[in-house]
Amino acid sequence: LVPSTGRTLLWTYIRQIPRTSVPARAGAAGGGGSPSPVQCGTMAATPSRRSANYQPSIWEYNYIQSLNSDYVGETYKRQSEKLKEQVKMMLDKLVEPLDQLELIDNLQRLGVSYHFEDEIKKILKSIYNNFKSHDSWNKEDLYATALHFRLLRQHGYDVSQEVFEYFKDETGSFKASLCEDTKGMLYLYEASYLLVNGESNLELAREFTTKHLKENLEQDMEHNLAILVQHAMELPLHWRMLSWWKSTCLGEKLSFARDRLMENFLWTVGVIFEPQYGYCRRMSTKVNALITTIDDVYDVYGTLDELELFTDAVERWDINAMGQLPDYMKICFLALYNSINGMAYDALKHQGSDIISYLKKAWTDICKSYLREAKWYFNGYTPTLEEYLNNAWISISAPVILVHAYFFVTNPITNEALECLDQYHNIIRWSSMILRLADDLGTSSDELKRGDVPKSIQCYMHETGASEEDAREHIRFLISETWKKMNEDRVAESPFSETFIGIAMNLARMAQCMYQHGDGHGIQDRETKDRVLSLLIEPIPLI
Ligand code: LA6
Ligand code: MN
Ligand code: MN
Ligand code: MN
Ligand code: MN
Repeated sequence: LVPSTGRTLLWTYIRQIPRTSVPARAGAAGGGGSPSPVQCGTMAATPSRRSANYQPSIWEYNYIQSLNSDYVGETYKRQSEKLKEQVKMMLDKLVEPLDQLELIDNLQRLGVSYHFEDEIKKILKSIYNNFKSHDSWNKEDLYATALHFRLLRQHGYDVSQEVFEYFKDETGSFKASLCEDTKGMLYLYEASYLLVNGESNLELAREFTTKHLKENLEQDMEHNLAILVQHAMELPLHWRMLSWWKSTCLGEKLSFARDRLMENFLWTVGVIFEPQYGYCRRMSTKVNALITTIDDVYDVYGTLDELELFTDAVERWDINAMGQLPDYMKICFLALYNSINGMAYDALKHQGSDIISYLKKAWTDICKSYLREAKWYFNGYTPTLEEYLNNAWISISAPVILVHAYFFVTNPITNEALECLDQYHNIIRWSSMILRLADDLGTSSDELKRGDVPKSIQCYMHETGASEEDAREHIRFLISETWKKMNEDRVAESPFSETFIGIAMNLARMAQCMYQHGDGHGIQDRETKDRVLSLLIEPIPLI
């Protein structure tokens, strides 16, 4: 289904956003949707406005405030320290590499491996060194080889795809006998997602295992293994989030916009869950709430004239620019201005850096990209996929999220990293692209119905005449291609910390989680609700 010409396109999709602005043409307002009452505007003639009919938040403010954890206080602290010591002893006692790897895999899947970072690093280093010098790995065990390969790559080691050579026959295909080894195939499938560009063995491994795992599912399979395989077929491990945390909150509210505090917080938990990054999560939740609100101003409620004014006010970053805005935008602008300046103030206090110009630039870039989409919408224009994506990787908000997140987790801030942030380093671009494509898969059907700019799927259909299903397949293909680049650039030299790189990768994973079953961010009462409940409200008991 995937046209081969698509393979080379990704690079061209991602370029610096053009600094020249699209010539302004006041388009006729409206399009989809019925006009909704002006909430707090003071416009002379009532413009026709769209409505997204977003439902009010299902998470009551007082309820969120009332949440607390049973697991506080000395007793639980002691208990958790005791458990940690026990696990450290387990890690220390194991001598067989396979036992060690299995325990590490389990700790990672449970989201508790961050307690044992040093121990895990030490073990993986020794496994890597032994493997390199003695070639002593058990070649015949597909499960063990695949687990070994995946964990070492996950931790940044350069393991060759050649470790799977043994499992291929003379013709270069994977051996037919492997089909009976469901567990081995499952682990090979998970390992294949750590590929970088040009690793055709791993591409082949993914195709082979996907096909045969699906076939095996239809036959008799042990129940627990079948659940694991089904889970893996939905989304591979490398693309998933893992983690838990308890909640904290803040609210922004305009009646036409999405009030999604819990969901905004859930994103941040997926992006960085370790306890010591609470500040990053709290601030990122604010950033997400601002993005979600302002996105709706541009996509749903604002007229083109108003949007030009708002974009201008953000670019000037000037409190005096507020006077020209309608009331509902004043609230929005001041919330943005105060919150972001507050974050910059924190950085000045604690990191000694003046970061305001970086934050301001990120917001200017996103507002300009929103405005471009609004112009396309009001002019009834359908861009090519390339033209769309050149803008849309910014308008999805990942660059804003990541630029802010960098400052929330970095001390001291370095000039070299600032330069990379300013240019939107590749790792930021790939993460943004995956977020955009996943969002379009999950949200574009509803967006088009309510009146919005054509998204990647529709641009591709318009450009190539493809069916919607083929277009969706192409978008899924682009996501896979982008993951290869991410895997590659994640290990390349950069002035960013592992923590920041982790944030960028997790944002992409979180997108695939949020949009796995449709619009998990805007429409709340389905999977996202269960996820909020099980992660934040009723977490796994400690004892
Ligand atoms: C998705 O909305 C949305 F709100 C986002 C900004 C995605 C990520 C959000 C975080 C992390 P929509 P659009 C807060 O699908 O208009 O409306 O760009 O985004 O397609
Ligand atoms: Mn939107
Ligand atoms: Mn938008
Ligand atoms: Mn939109
Ligand atoms: Mn969308």
